[in-house]
Amino acid sequence: MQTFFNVTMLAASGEGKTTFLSSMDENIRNDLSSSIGLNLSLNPELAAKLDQNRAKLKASLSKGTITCFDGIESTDDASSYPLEISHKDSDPFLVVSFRDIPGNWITDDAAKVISYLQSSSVIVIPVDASAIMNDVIDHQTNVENLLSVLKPGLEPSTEPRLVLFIPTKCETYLASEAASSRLMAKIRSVYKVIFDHIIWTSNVKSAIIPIQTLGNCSLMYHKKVKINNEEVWKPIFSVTQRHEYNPQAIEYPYLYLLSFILEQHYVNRKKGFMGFFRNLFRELNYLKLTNERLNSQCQTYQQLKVIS
Ligand SMILES: Nc1nc2c(ncn2[C@@H]2O[C@H](COP(=O)(O)OP(=O)(O)O)[C@@H](O)[C@H]2O)c(=O)[nH]1
Ligand SMILES: [Mg+2]
Repeated sequence: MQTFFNVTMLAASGEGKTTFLSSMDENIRNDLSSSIGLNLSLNPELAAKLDQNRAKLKASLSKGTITCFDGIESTDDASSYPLEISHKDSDPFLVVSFRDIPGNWITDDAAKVISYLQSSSVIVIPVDASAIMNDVIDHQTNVENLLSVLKPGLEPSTEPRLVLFIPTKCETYLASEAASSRLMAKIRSVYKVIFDHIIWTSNVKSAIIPIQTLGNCSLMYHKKVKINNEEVWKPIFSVTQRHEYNPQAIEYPYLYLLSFILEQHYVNRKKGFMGFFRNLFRELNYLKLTNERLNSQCQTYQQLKVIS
């Protein structure tokens, strides 16, 4: 029997949804696989699609500067990346489906986004750190838009859920402790209404895990550009080491959410009459141990902040 869990990426366009998913390359999958002691596999066609995205990100590091016209194009439709989890030499018992959605759906097709969120155990919210730290977007409208889908999306909350904030484009903000404290303080103040809502909603856990998906670049300034007839501020990065794609801390959001999912799976499998026997025969022990191991691995990342 297979159990399915959904993970939905939620953020306006350009915050880093597709880039984060594209970071899940073979190396990361292998590292995660040895951390959890289980096999992880992605359909080869989907893995190739992520590889193509990553190739574009790597290419963006070939010049001296990176603009918003380098890297990945914005996504027009939803994509799904089911990650199959299995014991060695057996069929998958768990499928974790990562779902990427176009950012404009939050305002243009809210009903669809809400139905995605309602069927998700984990919601990952990338936050463009460069935009938030330089006040180049209308934070209030962005946060209101997110909250208007999150509130109904988290109902009904009988099953535990995880809302994971992943500040992206953090290359400049994780260089010192003082800089990362400023970033955290800014996120806590801008997203306060969302954090308050999460804290008051039962069964919802949340954490902030900053990442750098490109690495080896540094924010220079923001430039006004016209996209779809709209003027928006976009970051320009200088490349500190050419051709060297160097993602940092990218494994922690994956470890954290897999730990959460394995815990849910453990709790569900333990329930009822069958659960009693599964527990008695220690069949579930590996889930519990793996969940604990992943959790302690995440605690080693000092930038990880638990909200609830
Ligand atoms: N420097 C840097 N750039 C990033 C990072 N994440 C995303 N980007 C840039 O932001 C652009 C837009 O990201 P994308 O993932 O397409 O955003 P989406 O619209 O939310 O899917 C990418 O093409 C990258 O150039 C990051 O961690 N560091
Ligand atoms: Mg995208």
